[in-house]
Amino acid sequence: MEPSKEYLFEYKGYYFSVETTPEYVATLEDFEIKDSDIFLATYPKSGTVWTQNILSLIIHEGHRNGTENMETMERIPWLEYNRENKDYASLPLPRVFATHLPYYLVPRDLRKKRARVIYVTRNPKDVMVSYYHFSKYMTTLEQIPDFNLFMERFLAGKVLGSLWVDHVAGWYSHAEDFNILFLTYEEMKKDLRSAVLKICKFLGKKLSDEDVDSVVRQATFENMRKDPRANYENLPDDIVAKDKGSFLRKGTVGDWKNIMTVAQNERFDKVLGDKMKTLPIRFVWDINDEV
Ligand code: PPS
Repeated sequence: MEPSKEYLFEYKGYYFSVETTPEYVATLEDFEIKDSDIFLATYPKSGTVWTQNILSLIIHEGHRNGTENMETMERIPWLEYNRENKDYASLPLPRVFATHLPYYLVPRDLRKKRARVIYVTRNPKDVMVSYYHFSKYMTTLEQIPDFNLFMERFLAGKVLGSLWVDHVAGWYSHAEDFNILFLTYEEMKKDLRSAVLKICKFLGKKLSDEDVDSVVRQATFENMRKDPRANYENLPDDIVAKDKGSFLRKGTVGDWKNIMTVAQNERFDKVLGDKMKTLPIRFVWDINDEV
């Protein structure tokens, strides 16, 4: 049941990939933030890459009109994986960082309501199914081919990101400490334009109607899938198994119904159901449900 040390390590009750180190993660509490910074925080597989791309499209005209071509990893680095010891001081402002950190491990100054945080959640059954497929694609994640076993790992929080419900409950229950916008994957899926406008408002960014249209058009699943930057297609072969999937896999609400059995669904609800009821989120399990 325990995750392999070859892939994960635990730091202050949270599982990280061995792509980073406890020493580096420990430095992040003192990470120097700028007031204009934006931190995109998620539990894995909740819509991070999608929101990264939306932020790039909103903030950078050159990204929006295709006059420049910057890799997503360069544009919006992952806070907890500073592979090449990059100096972030040279990033164009506002800087944007993506992170899967729980609320209690982020840079301390964020708690002073400095900078902005966008936190995206997704219904946890789709998160789990997306994660299961993703672990075949990412060579840095432990592959667990048996879905039932993967589900038990997920429900026990023995995966990168630890317990889904702790991550989400932690961020929601500490919302008042942060300058934070909460979004759901399902609301983005149902009405992308409204979600884009919500983000613009939070960032204090005014775009023309045509520019908003352009952001929405380029942020659809179909168009992002065709864009090698948005689909992280240039990741090195030692990180991803390109013949086994892609970052943008299916992009739907309710894919869990295609893989989970009735018994697995009942088990999932038994383990997480009560805790989920305490969250201030109305979960959407099917694309036809109201958001
Ligand atoms: S990661 O690895 O944690 O950063 O993954 P993350 O980006 O959070 O989540 C990946 C899932 O988001 C889907 N995705 C999208 N859905 C709809 N529209 C757009 N534009 C989009 N972009 C990414 C992606 O397909 C993964 O979900 P699944 O269900 O696996 O398809």
